[in-house]
Amino acid sequence: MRKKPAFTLIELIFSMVIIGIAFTVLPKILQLAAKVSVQNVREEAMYNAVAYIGLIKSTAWDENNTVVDDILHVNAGDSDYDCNSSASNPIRKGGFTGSRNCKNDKNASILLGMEGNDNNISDDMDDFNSTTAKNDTNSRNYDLNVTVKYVTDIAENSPTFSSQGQTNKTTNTKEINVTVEVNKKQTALGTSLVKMSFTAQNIGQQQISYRNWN
Ligand SMILES: [Ca+2]
Ligand SMILES: [Ca+2]
Ligand SMILES: [Ca+2]
Repeated sequence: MRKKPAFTLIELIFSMVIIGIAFTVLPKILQLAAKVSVQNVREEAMYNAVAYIGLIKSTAWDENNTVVDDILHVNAGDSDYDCNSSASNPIRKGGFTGSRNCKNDKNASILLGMEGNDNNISDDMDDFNSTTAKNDTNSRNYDLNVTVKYVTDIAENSPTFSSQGQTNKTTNTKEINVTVEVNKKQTALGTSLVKMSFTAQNIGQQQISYRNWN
């Protein structure tokens, strides 16, 4: 009786082709998986930065706006913007009639951070100054940082303003910066993942009677 060979020639050729394809495609699949994981971390970092900006925007412009809805006085802003402006052509003297004016004569806070009465719950935008949030797992490791500073007000009819922070002064403009930085896989992700900024203006505040944080 004729013995059947272990593999026919056709079977051998097919096997070699399949093995060849596997060796060509496998590295590409692995490469793709790595790219997807990098993209996931980027998206997560971006999402966290956007979420923080939403959270910060939902708070009052200043601690004193948690007490009164006034436009606050500042000590180094553009004088035309001051609520009690003595300028010849004040832009918004007295604010709106009835509310969001400056009848309580409150000043914006020089302190950029949490106040003693906050009990570690941020209720105004600059309470988030120096916030650091960390995501530290095997696959993810990045820091989210928030800084808040007073910047020079935009002068009337001027298209730009200086982003230079003001020290021990208050203005009508707070600049909020959210940065997400990477601690692992810097070569794949870059040292800084996300940087987002926005400015918030001293325009008074709608009083929020109840906010559930926890
Ligand atoms: Ca407070
Ligand atoms: Ca506060
Ligand atoms: Ca504060």
